Amino acid sequence: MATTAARPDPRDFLDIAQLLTPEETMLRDTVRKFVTDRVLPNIAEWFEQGILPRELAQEVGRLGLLGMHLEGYGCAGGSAVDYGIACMELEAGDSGLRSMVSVQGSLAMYPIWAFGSEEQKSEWLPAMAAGEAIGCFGLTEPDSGSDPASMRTHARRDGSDWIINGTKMWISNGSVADVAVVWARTDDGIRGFVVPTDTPGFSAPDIGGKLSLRASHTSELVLDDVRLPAEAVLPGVASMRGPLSCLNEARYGIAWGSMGAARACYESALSYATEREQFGRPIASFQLTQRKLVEMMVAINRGLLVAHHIGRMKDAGNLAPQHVSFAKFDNVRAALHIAREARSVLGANGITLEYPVMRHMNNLESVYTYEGTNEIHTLILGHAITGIQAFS
Ligand code: TGC
Ligand code: FAD
Repeated sequence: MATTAARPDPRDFLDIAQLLTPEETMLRDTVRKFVTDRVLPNIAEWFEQGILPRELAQEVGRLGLLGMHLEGYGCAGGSAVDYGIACMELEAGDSGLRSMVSVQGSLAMYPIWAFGSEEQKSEWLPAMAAGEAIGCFGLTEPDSGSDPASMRTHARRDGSDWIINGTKMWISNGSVADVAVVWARTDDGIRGFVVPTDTPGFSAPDIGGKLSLRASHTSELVLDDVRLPAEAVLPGVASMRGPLSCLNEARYGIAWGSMGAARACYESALSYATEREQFGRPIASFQLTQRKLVEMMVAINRGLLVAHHIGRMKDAGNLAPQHVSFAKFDNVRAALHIAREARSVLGANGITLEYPVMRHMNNLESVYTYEGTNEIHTLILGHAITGIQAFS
C-alpha cells in the first residue's frame, strides 16, 4: 500500500542516504564540506591552468583519505563503503582530485601494503597516508594499453642489484611523485619495483595538450638504466596478478566516484532548467527537458544502488573482480551520458567553465578509457557469462 511519505527529494530520490550509518554520513558530510570550501571555488582555474596544487595531498591526508581502506602504517583502516563515499564526494568536485586519491591509495599504497616487505611498508606508507610522499603507478606503456601483459619494460639482475629500462605512458601523479611503483618483465615473471623518483636515470616529463583531466598531472615515466638495490622489488607477487589486483581497488572507487561527477552535472542541469526561461516559460517545463532530467535522476539512483551494493559485498569479502567490472562498466558510461545530456540542457552556457558540466564531461572521457576501457570491461563481463574469452 502506498504511504503518505513526503514528496521525494529531487537530489536523493530513493532516499539512498538512509543506507548510510551515522559514521558514514559524517564522513560524507566532512568530505563534501572540504570539496565545497576548498575545491569548488578554485577548480575552474586549476582546470584551465592544468594544475592540481600539491598541498591538496596533505590536506586530504589530514582528512584520513589516503589509503583510507588499508589497515596500519598510519592508514585510516576504513571500510570499502567509506572509501567509496570519499571517492564519490571528491569526484563531485573533479575527477582529477579523485584520481590523485585513487592512484595514491589504490595503485601506489595498496601494492606496497599487499605485496611489500616490512621495510617497504614502514618506509613509505606512513608518509604516503599523510600526503607527504606522493606515489604513482606505472603499468601502461606506449604500445601496451589494454594489454599490459605485452609490456616491454624489463628489469635484469646485475649482481644483487636490478637494472630497469623502459617507458611508461599516461601515468597519473607521475611528475609530482616521490615514489613510483613500476611493473616490469623479469626472468621470474612480471615484478613490481618501488622506485624513488630521485634515482638516477628516472625522469617523468608531463604530457601536454590534454583536454580532459586537466586538474591532474599525467606523465611519461622514462627509466634509463635505473639501478635499484635487491630490496626494491615487491617480494609478494611475480605475475600480472600483482598489477591487476591493484586495478580492482581503483576500479571499485571509480564506480562510486563517477556517480559523484554525474550528480554534480544533474544538479547543475536541474537548477539551470528551473531558472532559465525560453518561450516565456522555464525550460524545465518542456517535456523534452523533463525527460532528460528524469533519465539522469534515474540513472544516478541506479548507479548509487550498485555502488552501495558492491561496497557491502566488498566489506563482506564477497566481491569478485567481475563484479567490479560490472560497476565500472555501467556507472562510468552512465555518468558520461548524464554529463553530455546535462551539457545540452545548459545550452551555450554549458560549454564554459562557469558551470561544472563540460569539465566533468571532458574528465569522464578519460575515466571511460582508464582503468580498463568500456570495451575491456564488456569483454570481462562477456567472459564471465559465456565462459569464452574474446580479448584476443
Ligand atoms: P589473465 O591471463 O586473465 O590473468 C593473468 C593473471 O592475473 C590474474 N588476474 C587478476 N588478478 C586480480 N584481479 C583481476 N582483476 C585479475 N584479472 C586477472 C589471473 O588470475 C592471472 O593470475 P596468475 O597468478 O594465474 O598469473 O590476464 P590478461 O593478461 O589476459 O588480462 C586480461 C585483461 C584484458 C582483463 C587485463 O589485461 C586488463 O584488465 N586490461 C586493462 C588494462 C587496464 O585496466 N589498465 C589500467 C592501467 S592503470 C590506470 O589506468 C590508472 S588511471 C588513474 C586513476 O585510477 O585515477
Ligand atoms: P588501447 O588499448 O590502444 O585501446 C584503443 C581502443 O581499442 C579502445 O577503444 C579499446 O577499448 C579498444 N580495444 C583494445 N583492445 C581491444 C579488444 N581486445 N577488443 C575490443 N576493443 C579493444 N595507466 C597507468 O598505468 N597508470 C596511470 O596512472 C594511468 N593514468 C591515466 C590517466 C589518464 C588521464 C589516461 C587517459 C590514461 C591513464 N592510464 C594510466 C592509461 C590507461 O589505463 C590506458 O589509456 C587504458 O588502459 C587504455 O589503453 P590505451 O589508451 O593504450 O588504448
